[in-house]
Amino acid sequence: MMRFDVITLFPAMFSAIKEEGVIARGIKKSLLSIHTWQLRDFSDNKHRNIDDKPYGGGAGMVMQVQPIRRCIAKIKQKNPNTKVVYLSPQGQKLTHQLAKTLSQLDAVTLLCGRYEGVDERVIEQDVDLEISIGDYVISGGELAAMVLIDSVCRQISGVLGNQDSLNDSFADGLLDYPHYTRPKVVDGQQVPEVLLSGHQQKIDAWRKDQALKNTRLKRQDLVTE
Ligand code: 4H6
Repeated sequence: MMRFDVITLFPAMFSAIKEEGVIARGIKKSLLSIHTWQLRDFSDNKHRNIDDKPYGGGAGMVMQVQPIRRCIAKIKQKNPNTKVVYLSPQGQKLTHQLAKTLSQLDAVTLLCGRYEGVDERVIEQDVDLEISIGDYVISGGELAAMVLIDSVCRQISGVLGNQDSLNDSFADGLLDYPHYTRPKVVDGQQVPEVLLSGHQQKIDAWRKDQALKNTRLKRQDLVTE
C-alpha cells in the first residue's frame, strides 16, 4: 500500500483524482491512499495566514516556514520515512523513469506551492526532492502533484486492469504506435491491412516499426543520443 500525503491550501481539488478514474479504483482496492492536509490548520494566528511579504521587497507573497514545518512533523509522526517532494518549476524533470522509481517508495509527501512559492529554508531543511512536471508555470503546485500521483500510481502493480503500464508510451523510451478500432473503413480511411491479418508476429513488428518512425518524426530528441 503506497501512501500520499498532500500539503495544500486547496484540498478539495484532489477530489478530482480521489473520486474518479484509475486512481479512485486503486484506492478502493487498497493499493494506495491519498491524505490531504489543509496548511491553514497549521497557522499560528486567528486569520489562518500562512504567507507573508518577501524580505528584500517585490511583488507577491511567500509561504512561511513554521506552518509547513509543523504540518510535515505531524505527517512524519505516523510515517517517519516519508519522502518530501516539492513541486516547482525549479525541480528535476518528471520522467517515466522517475515515476517508476517513486512508485517503489512506501510514502510520499507532496508540498504544493502557491503565491511565489515557499521560503527557501523549507527547501534547504525539509524537502528531499524538488520535482517539475515540465518547463511552464501553473498557478499552484496542486495540478502538478496530481500529475505526479497519476504517473506514479500507474506503475503500482494492480492499479491498471492487467499490466497495461508495460505497454505505455515511454516504457521502452519510444512514443506509442497508432491505434485503430471499428469500423474498418470510415469516410474512406482504411485500417492498415496488417492489423486485420491475424498474424501476431507481423503485427508486433509493424507496431515496433511505427513506434520508431513516430518517435523519429515527432520527437527527434528521444532518438538522437
Ligand atoms: C512552487 C514555486 C510546479 C510552486 C512557485 C508548480 C509549475 C510547476 C509554484 C510556484 C508551479 C512545474 C506559483 C510560481 C505561481 C509562478 C506553483 N508551476 N509558482 N513546472 N506553480 O512543475 O507563480
